[in-house]
Amino acid sequence: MSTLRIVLGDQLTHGLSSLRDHAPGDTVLMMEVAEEAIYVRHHKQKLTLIFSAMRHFAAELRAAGLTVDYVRLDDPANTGTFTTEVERAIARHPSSAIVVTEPGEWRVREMMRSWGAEIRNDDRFFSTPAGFAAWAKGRKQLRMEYFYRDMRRGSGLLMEGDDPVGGQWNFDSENRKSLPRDARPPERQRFEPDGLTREVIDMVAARFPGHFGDLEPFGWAVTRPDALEALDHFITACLPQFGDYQDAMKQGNGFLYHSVISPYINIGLLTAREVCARAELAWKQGRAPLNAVEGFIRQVLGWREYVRGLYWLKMPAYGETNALEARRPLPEFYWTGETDMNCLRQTIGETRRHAYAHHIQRLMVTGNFALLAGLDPKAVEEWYLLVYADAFEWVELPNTHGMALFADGGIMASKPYAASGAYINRMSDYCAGCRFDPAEKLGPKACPFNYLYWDFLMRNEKHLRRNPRMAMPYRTLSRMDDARKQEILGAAASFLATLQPA
Ligand code: FAD
Ligand code: DLZ
Ligand code: SF4
Repeated sequence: MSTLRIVLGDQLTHGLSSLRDHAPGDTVLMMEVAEEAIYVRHHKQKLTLIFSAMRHFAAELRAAGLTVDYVRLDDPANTGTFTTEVERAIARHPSSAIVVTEPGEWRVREMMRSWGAEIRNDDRFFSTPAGFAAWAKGRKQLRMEYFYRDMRRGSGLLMEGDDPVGGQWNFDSENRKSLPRDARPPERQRFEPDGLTREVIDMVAARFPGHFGDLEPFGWAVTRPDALEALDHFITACLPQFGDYQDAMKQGNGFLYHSVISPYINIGLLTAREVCARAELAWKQGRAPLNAVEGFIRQVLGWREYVRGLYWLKMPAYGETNALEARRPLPEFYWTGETDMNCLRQTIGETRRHAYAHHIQRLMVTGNFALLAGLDPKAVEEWYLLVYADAFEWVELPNTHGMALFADGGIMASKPYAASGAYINRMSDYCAGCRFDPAEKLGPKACPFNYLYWDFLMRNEKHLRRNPRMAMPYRTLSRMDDARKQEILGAAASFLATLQPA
């Protein structure tokens, strides 16, 4: 009996579990479907990246001698959903068994129930959902740090026997430097679109004109060789400084020393194992310091695996909580970038232009504003899911719902990542170009993050005051006189009333 082997748009890995025992006579099914393209208005570059990478991957499989049944989006017979396309494929390949690798998203996992397929583990991850559930069982708190240590032990990465190399698990305290004025981070690597990508760009321009973001210039890698080149560039040109300036932000350069490889890992052009191995090797060869290499490996082996474990442990209920009862609609400027707050204008502008912003921009600029202003988690989550090239629900949702918005009530983060303008001023040069002043607390020039911060603490006192990690800010708040508190509440209310809903 032959086998129909399904490969989804984020499963573009030659060693994928569903392809592993491929035999002559088998067919690989790949489907471009409208439903996946429009369930949120994905950034145009994200659509181009996925469709072009799918088409290149299919060509590579064919070149390797495999038979690929590839349904294009513009095929007139295309029915537009995974399930109906699988049904049509079964009619074309009637006596085939169906094999698929488990999907990244709960939504797609539910669809798969009706496919009659053998669903295999996605062993591109270091951990499994079952392994994470076993780790989580009986623990009061699911702190990433302890999970990460187990992942280090299990993978052997940066280990010397049972101990972490350098005698320390985590060098985070060395990874918070602000960027020196004369720092010259390398240019972001760009890949010129080939003919196949140009065809996809034209299709996306014609079919999805109302989607978010600039389609061109498009510079993402869409093949494994190019993604490997991007990884090489990161390891040689950026990794040595990655640790020191991981949290820094700079106007006009959103990439700094970041790897910009998350879309490639998430769609399968690179594997988490190889990127960690390459970083570890750079340290062993003396080409990058330990604080940088540990910092990078912690993101991939720690955070990335942790959020996936948490997602599968808690879904489908995870996204339904709203622990801080936040209900404000998303402001229009999240789509346009048109706001006087320079940090937000820069971050959203870069997001529109590149389908990318680095972690601290996502967490401490757009995320921090959403948290302090009490924006509706569902609206914010939809925004994050569609604006970034690397966004898939399994990784986007815990980062947004849990880490940025504290909407899970503290499952993921031990306290909200709430900060005033002083933090953004310390970590960036945005404030110099802003009409607001981070040193002003009240008045027309006051940075809105300043009064929104205290407004947030007052508004959420019943949820947060008993959190031991919030003791310090609440102590400061209790020393504030009532008149001052009223002024802050008034300033925040006036500011929030000016936000135009999208
Ligand atoms: P680097 O800074 O170079 O980090 C290296 C790698 O570590 C990344 O490529 C990524 O694979 C991994 N990584 C780092 N931080 C995280 C994290 N918190 N969770 C998971 N993996 C991590 N990441 C996504 O891949 N998709 C998302 O949809 C996504 N949404 C986010 C939403 C919010 C609100 C926040 C705060 C973070 C989100 N992240 C998401 C995590 C992180 O911001 C991105 O992985 C990172 O910015 C990607 O850029 P990079 O490749 O240059 O990463
Ligand atoms: C995000 C996306 C898009 C836009 N289009 C497709 C597609 O046409 N075909 C496909 O196989 N996958 C696509 N994807 C990825 C899926 O929506 C989904 O996020 C992953 O398969 C994770 O379950
Ligand atoms: Fe952002 Fe406030 Fe700085 Fe302006 S002053 S850039 S709003 S932190």
